[in-house]
Amino acid sequence: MTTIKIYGPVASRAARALWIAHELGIPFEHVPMEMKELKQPDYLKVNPNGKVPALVDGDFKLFESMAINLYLAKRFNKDGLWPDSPEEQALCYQWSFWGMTEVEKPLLTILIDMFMTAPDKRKPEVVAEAQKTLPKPFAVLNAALENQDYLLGSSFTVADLNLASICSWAKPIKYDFKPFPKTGAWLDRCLSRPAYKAAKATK
Ligand SMILES: N[C@@H](CCC(=O)N[C@@H](CS)C(=O)NCC(=O)O)C(=O)O
Repeated sequence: MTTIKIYGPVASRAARALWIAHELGIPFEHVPMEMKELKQPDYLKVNPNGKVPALVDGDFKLFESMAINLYLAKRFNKDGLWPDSPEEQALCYQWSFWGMTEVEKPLLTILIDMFMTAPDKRKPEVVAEAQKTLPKPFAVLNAALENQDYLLGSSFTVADLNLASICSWAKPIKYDFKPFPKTGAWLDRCLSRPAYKAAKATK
């Protein structure tokens, strides 16, 4: 087996790839990277966008956190993380793309304003707008989880991992899931997994 390399600090979207690597129990090398290294020529050969995460598997290079996780799930599948049927696999793509397009941006907008913006530069109106968009996808998610613990049914798959890794940003901003109890409980269920905790404990 080639050595898998995962680039990016744990305090970045690289946490998603670290999480799945722990779930799969694969040997991998973590290359934490400092933000200032991302635009260096050596790293641009790994990811021409100069962003993290990136994955190297032998001669194969891949960027985009969701693509990395879908690839790893399929390549090293363990415990049904990558489901068998084309329909279930399509649902993994669906929830991953949906998370990126419907959920990630508003959560990130709020997170950046709260934790990465000087108080005098914060924009309450932008945060309010982002807050306004979140109930819609969280209600969709709540309905999908009405009668099941995980997105595809009774077992945890890469669909849960990818979407929960995006939704995990709701935790530091203390998003109130009371109107969406199934969503809140699902997120807690996913984030209580030992592999998530192991990834977050990465130095
Ligand atoms: N859509 C990309 C986003 C990658 C991204 O923006 N990563 C951030 C860290 S979480 C980054 O590298 N920022 C540095 C920069 O933009 O210069 C993914 O999901 O992998």
